[in-house]
Amino acid sequence: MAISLSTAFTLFIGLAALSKGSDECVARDFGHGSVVCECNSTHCDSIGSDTLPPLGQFVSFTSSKAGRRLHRGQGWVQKGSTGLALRLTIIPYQKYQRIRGFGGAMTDSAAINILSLSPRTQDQLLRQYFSTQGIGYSVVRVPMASCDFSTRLYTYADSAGDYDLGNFTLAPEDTKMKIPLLQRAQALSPRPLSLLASAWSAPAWLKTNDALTGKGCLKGKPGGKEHKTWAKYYIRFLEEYAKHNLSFWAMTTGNEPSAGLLSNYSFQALGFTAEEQRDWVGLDLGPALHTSSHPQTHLLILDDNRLLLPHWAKVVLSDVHAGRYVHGVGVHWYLNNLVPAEISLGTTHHLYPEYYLFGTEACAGWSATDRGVKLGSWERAEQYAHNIIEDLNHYVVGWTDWNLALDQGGGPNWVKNFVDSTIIVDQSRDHFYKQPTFYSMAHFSKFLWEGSQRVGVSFSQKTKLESSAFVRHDGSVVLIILNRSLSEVQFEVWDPVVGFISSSAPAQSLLTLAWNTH
Ligand SMILES: *[C@@H]1O[C@H](CO)[C@@H](O)[C@H](O)[C@H]1NC(C)=O
Ligand SMILES: *[C@@H]1O[C@H](CO)[C@@H](O)[C@H](O)[C@H]1NC(C)=O
Ligand SMILES: *[C@@H]1O[C@H](CO)[C@@H](O)[C@H](O)[C@H]1NC(C)=O
Ligand SMILES: *[C@@H]1O[C@H](CO)[C@@H](O)[C@H](O)[C@H]1NC(C)=O
Ligand SMILES: CC(=O)N[C@H]1CO[C@H](CO)[C@@H](O)[C@@H]1O
Repeated sequence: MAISLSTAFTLFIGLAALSKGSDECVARDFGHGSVVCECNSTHCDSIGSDTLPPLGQFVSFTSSKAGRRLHRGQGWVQKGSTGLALRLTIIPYQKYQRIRGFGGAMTDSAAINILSLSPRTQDQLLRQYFSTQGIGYSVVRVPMASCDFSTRLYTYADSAGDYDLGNFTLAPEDTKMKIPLLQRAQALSPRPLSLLASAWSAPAWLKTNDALTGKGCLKGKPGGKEHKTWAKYYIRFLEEYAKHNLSFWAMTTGNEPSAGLLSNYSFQALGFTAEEQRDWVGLDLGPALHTSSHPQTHLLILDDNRLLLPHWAKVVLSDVHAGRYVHGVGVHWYLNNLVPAEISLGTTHHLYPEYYLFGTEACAGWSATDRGVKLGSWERAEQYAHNIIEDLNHYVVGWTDWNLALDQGGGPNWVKNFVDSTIIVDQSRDHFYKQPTFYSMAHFSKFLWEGSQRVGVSFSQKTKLESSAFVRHDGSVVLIILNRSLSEVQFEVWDPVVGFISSSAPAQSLLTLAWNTH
């Protein structure tokens, strides 16, 4: 009997899924180094139980270039050292920052892509991020009006001269797409989602360049009517979303203020210098938020690349008028190579420890030399894990990925700024792919519950392993280890409270170890 290649392929995938159990990854290799896991309306791999075994045992979850995806292992904690030369020692009395959460962004494009699937596949996708079987996302960044990941340019107040915002209206993108999806995500989530709002551009009529794109700032001066209207716009946004039972944990002072200072910037931006942001927060936005019906909403400054730190923080946070309205500093990961984490994040934390640092945007496939979607790229999973570990080890309390879902072309994006995403949808086949970066996020987001506190880790010898350790509120310990090298590494972990754990990090792998301490 002759069967076609594609039938044989389908049979093979079906058998592989069957033999590995109903919650296993249906792996597909697109030739970019590793595999993606394919999900549809009836099947998607899941991590299974993340309940820890009793005291005296540990669990491990491994993902690797070779194809493991949150592969579960379990073992015994030993009383004596295993004698391995490389030892990672947990230092529970060295306490650092507490975790706020992890997540991604509900852009117009993410919403369009999710809603392009059948309702059951949409649910499947939302469950992957937000349900108790998912990877524990608790943060969702919501663009205020359009950004590059939109199919048209708009704000909520495009009628010129509307200084009182009497005509402020949410867009169909909000009411028909993002809000219903956020409500569904909230319904699936075991805890209240922490929504984070960022605006890209003010209405054109409030701006020096009379356009949403390009180089332009607010007209006038902080304290003036344009700056007051722009502050009021933020409050109106919070009020409109509250009517849909969606309240915001935080808002930023605006996405990438440095972009709007660049000539001919190609998509929506609003330029602010640090000094103008300081005065706008102190004179307009801070007081408006404080006297609004949402005074508990946190305010994060910067929302731009870390290379602007510590300068930006020094200008805004040293000012008593602005500083008292601010809770934290949002950072993006682009151009990270230009400034070491210690100089940017570390210095900012040491100067202003009362303000937290929060990762507000990151994505793979954004640079000219490595552009767009690469299905199955392990290198990009390593980029995520490397940056998250580096951020966590420099006082960052949470990390937000960019678009929750994109199409196979990395869009839609009206200015063709196509990038990669943790979930790529294929509308024509009503399924989606979970990229290696999805699992990279999971190694952190699933295990580092809100309130987990980072603790010290020391190494017995020089190693290229990257790691970060946490104690959760129930006393359990979570240790995350990234090995970007090409060979397996044997090591032991010593937690003085419980004993020794013998482990190994396979070549090019990410490992989460967890154990109870009482
Ligand atoms: C979904 O995928 C699973 C595993 O590949 C397969 O057995 C099932 O038939 C698929 N369901 C649909 C509706 O395509
Ligand atoms: C508000 O919109 C209405 C209808 O489009 C228009 O007539 C009115 O002038 C607008 N008001 C302002 C202040 O722009
Ligand atoms: C509003 O959302 C909260 C969770 O954030 C939920 O407990 C409550 O039932 C919701 N209320 C309505 C009317 O949907
Ligand atoms: C910006 O755009 C204008 C008009 O299209 C053009 O004349 C100018 O050269 C551009 N400037 C830069 C720096 O690209
Ligand atoms: C980053 C890195 O390469 N870490 C380790 C991974 O495992 C190999 C083999 O054991 C080690 O040599 C590396 O140092």
